This record gives sequence, C-alpha cells and structure tokens, in this order.
Amino acid sequence: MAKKAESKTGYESTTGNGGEPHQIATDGPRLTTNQGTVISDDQNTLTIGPRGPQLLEDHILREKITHFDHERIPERVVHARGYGAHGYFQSYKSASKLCKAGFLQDPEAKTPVFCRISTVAGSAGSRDTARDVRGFAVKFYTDEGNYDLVGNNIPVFFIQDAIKFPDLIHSVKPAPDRDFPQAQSAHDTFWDFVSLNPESMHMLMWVMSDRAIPTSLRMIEGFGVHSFRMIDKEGNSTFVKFHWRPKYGTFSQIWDEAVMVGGADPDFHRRDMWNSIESGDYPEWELSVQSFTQEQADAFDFDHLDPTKLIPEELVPLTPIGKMVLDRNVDNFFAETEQVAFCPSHLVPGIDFSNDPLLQGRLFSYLDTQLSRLGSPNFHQIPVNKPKCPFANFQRDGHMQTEVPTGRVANQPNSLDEAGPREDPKSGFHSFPAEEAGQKVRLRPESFADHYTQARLFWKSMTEPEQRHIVGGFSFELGKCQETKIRTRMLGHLNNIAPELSSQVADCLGMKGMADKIKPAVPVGDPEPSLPLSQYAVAPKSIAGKKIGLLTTNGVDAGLLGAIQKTVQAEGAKLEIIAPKIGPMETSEGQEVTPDHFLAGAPSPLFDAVIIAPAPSAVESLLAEAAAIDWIRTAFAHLKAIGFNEASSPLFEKAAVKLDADEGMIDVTDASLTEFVTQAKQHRIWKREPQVRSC
Ligand code: HDE
Repeated sequence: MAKKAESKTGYESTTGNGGEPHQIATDGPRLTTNQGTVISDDQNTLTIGPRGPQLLEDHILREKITHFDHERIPERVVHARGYGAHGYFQSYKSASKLCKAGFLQDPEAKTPVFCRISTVAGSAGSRDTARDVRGFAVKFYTDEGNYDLVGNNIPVFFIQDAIKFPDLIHSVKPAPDRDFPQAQSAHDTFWDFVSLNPESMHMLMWVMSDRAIPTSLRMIEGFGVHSFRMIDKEGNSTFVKFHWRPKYGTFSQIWDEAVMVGGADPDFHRRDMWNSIESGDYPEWELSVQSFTQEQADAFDFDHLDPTKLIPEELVPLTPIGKMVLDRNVDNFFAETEQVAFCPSHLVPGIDFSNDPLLQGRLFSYLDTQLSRLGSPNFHQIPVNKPKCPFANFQRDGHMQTEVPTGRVANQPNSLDEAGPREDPKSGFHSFPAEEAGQKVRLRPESFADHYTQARLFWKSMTEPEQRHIVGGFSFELGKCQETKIRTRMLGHLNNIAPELSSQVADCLGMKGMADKIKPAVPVGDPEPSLPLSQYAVAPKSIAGKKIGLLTTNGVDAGLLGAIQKTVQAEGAKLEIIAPKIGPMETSEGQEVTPDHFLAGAPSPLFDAVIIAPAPSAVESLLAEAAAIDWIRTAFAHLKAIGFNEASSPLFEKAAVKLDADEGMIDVTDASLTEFVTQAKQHRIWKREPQVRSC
C-alpha cells in the first residue's frame, strides 16, 4: 500500500512499496507515454515478482530508454559550444538609400531575432573561456523571410579559399591519434598548418590578441567578415561590411585569468549571459555598415574580396543602421540553441553575396551541414528555424515532415490548384545581375598576395599592453609546440609582420636569432595605425554591465556595505558578495545578508574589480584560508582595481601585496568609493603589468 506523505496542488506525494517517492496526479496533468497512454508508475520496471527478471513487454520502459538513447544529435563540426537568446532588431531610420530589405525601413518596427554566440574549436562540453574566435550568428525573422548574418567577433579569417577549411579545422581540433588537446590551438598541428599558410598571419594576430579571450559575450564585437551587397529599390548595388558593436564596449580577460576562470566556472560566459537577461540587463549591440562602391574598392590597396583583409574605418567609416537587443532566454536549450540552423545562404531581397571565395564556399557548406546534423531537409519546420512570415511551395515529404500539406497538387506550374502559391517577379528575390566572364581556373588572384601588411597594421594599432599580450599569446602557444621547426618558421613570419614582435616572442621562448628567413610574395607596406582596431584605445570608461566582487564576512560593516551597494548600482554594475560560507550572515547592525558565493567556489578572476572588507573579528580565520590569500594575489596579478578596509591589511601582508602598491589600491573606508570606481573604470591598472609578468 502506498503511504501518503505530503500534498501539493495537482499532486499527492506518496511512498510506494520499498519506500520510493511517487508523485501521484490529483487534478493536474497526467504523465503519459509519447502515445498519450497515462502512466501509472514511472519508478518501477515491470518484473516477474518484486525481485524477478524484467519483461521485454514493458513498453513504458522501452519507450523511455529508447528516447533517451537517441537524445544526442551530432554536434556542430565547428562552433559546437554556443549560447543563444531571443531578442529583436530595430532600425534607427529607413536605410532605403542603400537597401530595400523590409526590415531596414521602419524605425518603429521590431524584427524578432535569435542570436547564437559560440567558440569554434572545442566540443559542446568544452569551457567557455578557451582562447578562440567567437562565432556571432544572428537570424532575423523578417516579414520577407529569414535572413541569417553568420559572422565572427574577428573581422578577418584564416584562409582565403573555402577548399582549405577542412584542413584548417582538422589542424586545430585534437590530434586524431591522441584526441587532445581540446579547445586549444596551442599544439603542433595547428601551428604547422598556419605557418605553412602565410595568408593566416593577419587572423593569427587577432587570435593571439585579447579579442580571443573576451570578458563577457555581451562585450564582444561581431563582424560579417566578407563584403556583401546591398541593393536599393532601383536595383543599384553597394558593397557593405557588417559590424556589431556592443553597448558596454569590448573587454577581455588576461590569459592567466581566462585559464583560472575556465577551471572555476567552465560556463562563465553562458551563465553571465543568462543571468544578465534574467535580471533585465539586456545585452545590446549596434549594427553598422561600411558601405562602398566598386570605384572606391578599386582604389583600395588591398582586395575587398579577400577575407583576410579588413577595411580600416579611416578609409570607410561606419554608418550605424540599427540595434539588436537580446531580451529573452530560451525555454529549452536543445530545442532552440542546439537546433537553430544558420546558413549564410538565407537571404532576403535587398541583400546579396559578393564573390569572396570563402563566402561562396560557405554558401554550400551550411545547408549541407544542417542536413547531416538535423537529419532532414525539413529542418526549417523546427520552431526556432521556422520563418515567422507565411511560406509556401510544393516541396513535400522527407524525414520528420511535421506539416500536413493538403490537396492533390505538388507541382507547379499547375492549373489544378488555383489558390496555390505562385512566383512574384516584383517582390521576389532577384540576384544582382553582376557581369561575370573568364576562364575556368584554379588560381588565387594576385591581389590576394599581401599577407603581412594588415597584420602589421593590427600590431601598430595596439596599445602597449595589448602588444604585450600578443607577444604573450604567441609565446604561450608556440611554447606548447614540440617541433622547433614550427617555432622558427613562425618567428620568420612574425619578423615579416614586425621585427620587434618576432624578437620579443623569440626572447620569451629563449630562441633569439632563430627566426627562419621567409620572403614575402610582395613587399610589405607600413600602414598608419587605425585606432578602432585597439580595444583599449577606444574603450568606454565605464563599469556598466561589469561585476564587482566583495569578499567579506559575517559582521560586515553595514554602512560600508550599503555605500558599496549604492555606488555599484548607480554605475550600472553588479555587486556580488563572497563570504567563507554560503549561508546567511549578519551585518554589524544585525541585518541578514545572503552571500552570492562561498569563497572556495568564487575566486577573484570571476570579477572585474574587487573589494576586500572583512569584519575585524573574522580576519584571523581568513588568514588560514589559502583561497582568501589567493583572492588578493590573483586580483593584483590580473591588474584589477582593489578596494580594501583597514581590517584586511594582514591578509594583504600575507599575500605580499602592498596596500600602496599603485593607484589601483584604494582604501574604501575613507569615503574613497568614488576613487575605487574611477580606477575600476580603467578596466585594468595597466602600468602594474610589467611588475607581475614578463611574457
Ligand atoms: Fe562557418 N561553419 N565556415 N564560418 N560558422 C559552421 O555550420 C564553414 C566561417 C560561423 O551558431 C558550420 O551549422 C566553412 C567564417 C558561425 O550555429 C559549417 C567555412 C565565418 C558558425 C561551417 C567557414 C563563419 C559557423 C558548422 C570556410 C565568419 C556557427 C555548423 C569557407 C564570417 C553558427 C554549422 C551557429 C558554423 C562551415 C568559415 C562563422 C560546417 C566551409 C569566415 C558563427 O557549415
């Protein structure tokens, strides 16, 4: 006999034979099989006698286990780990001078979007903070069909021709014999491949820079990479490059910090994105285009069809056209984020491709990959992929057809289904009638031959700390290569980009004077720096959207806590309280405070700036916690603004961090919270860096 234990709305909780809990429906929904048969017991398999063999006829067990056995689908071959959210896109004003696409006309209209941001190399379970490119894919559900803008957070790519893509990806993925390393480019096969492909040099500069270790997905840029065409109502075409700029600015971690965060919270980026949306702090980006004519393009000293080149903003400035706000988390990760299918070939009238060979190759690859990943040409029927405008044609059948098309006609032209869908030459999609002629050849254009000038442009545009980090990135990655010949080859390429870059990396590797001589195919230019390529030269001086960690204890000074809470909130940042234990604690005035984290689970790398303000009575016990001492040490090493109270000074002493080390160290008890905020707005105390790391 089942014993009643507790009653809830719609359910009765009971214990059955053997004491297992059951939740029995009363007036709520019934648990059923996938065929709708109500299940009486979902806890016990059908057996002969309570301790006897199980029966194959247990259709309830078999249905449940069979479904489970098939719950996984192939993960994306690249960009397997990603995180998505819903939102909307809104134009600032009509873009009709440039583009006739309906979703770019009406500033009052909100076009629903789904955005997925991903790492490239790692598998679906890899950590968020790997050094990697971030995919930045947006599906616009427009009234004229779905438009997918499938970009990255870096404006150029490794290769110039899609035929090299499988080799590039095989080289960065774990080696096929040993299946490691996971989610890392720091290994021989990758550096062997790229060092034999000088066209990768510009992209490598970006990937070894801070861009590849973002602080937050809300703080990355997005780029369409290739040139596209925009077409106006008269049929005129203008080339465009797409740019997404984050509302909060573009910020990054320090490599050592990214490594620690990866261990402390492998889901750091997705958790941050989810929490921001749940708290109403919606991630937001501005969409801009660089638009240019064929005549302008002819005057560039690079080929805009070459995806390893960007167009400096000094040459073609950005025109903002609208904003994207992500304001709704998914209801189900698999159904939406995993099954969303982006294809650069999903276009709407008004937007068209260019002849960028990498883009042309992608147009084939994505549709093909969705067929193998999602298993059916009907993937457009999955809710997240389904257009929100009407769609109708005579395509039929296929695996997992979920629609029920009616009528006897599945062809056109026809005269039998007079109400059926028909072509519309007026509003339908027209490809831009570009003139094309030439021989069939397998030949790279000569205009794609300069592999170093823009890599040098990037290097010259960086601030000093950014340059240091690039040196650190190359040194770390090449240091992980076992083959000396790969390192000397790469030093040769770096020498062509900037001799001082090569010699600094060589110094870090202990390989001075060992660079190979590599002759560039064409002379390398010496461009003027382009400021917007640097993150920190143009970074907003703000802590909005960032996380401030307060390490404190039971008995925390109530006045100080209140002041910190108020200040942080006024700056649009988020305060997270870390205490030795997670249970509620009391302030000096007896108010209850529940910490957000316990110390061992929340090291300081998780926060953008930190304050250490324990109650005097708790300092003794904190001194015995390595995690508390490390908290201070790592915050200092990661160049953070550090606030402290008087009581914390023994902790700093034990961490060997001087309270007057630099202007980033602020006593927050003497009304210097404003100073703390000013320092935190620098993002890092850059001048501290040479004292704490050499490479
Ligand atoms: Fe992709 N890429 N890619 N890629 N890519 C895929 O499609 C491919 C490239 C990008 O969140 C795959 O659905 C080729 C550049 C993003 O679901 C696949 C080439 C850029 C995503 C594929 C490239 C991208 C993908 C794997 C060289 C930036 C994730 C799963 C010609 C402009 C989309 C999938 C998401 C995903 C092929 C190069 C961006 C295999 C052949 C350049 C953001 O089809």
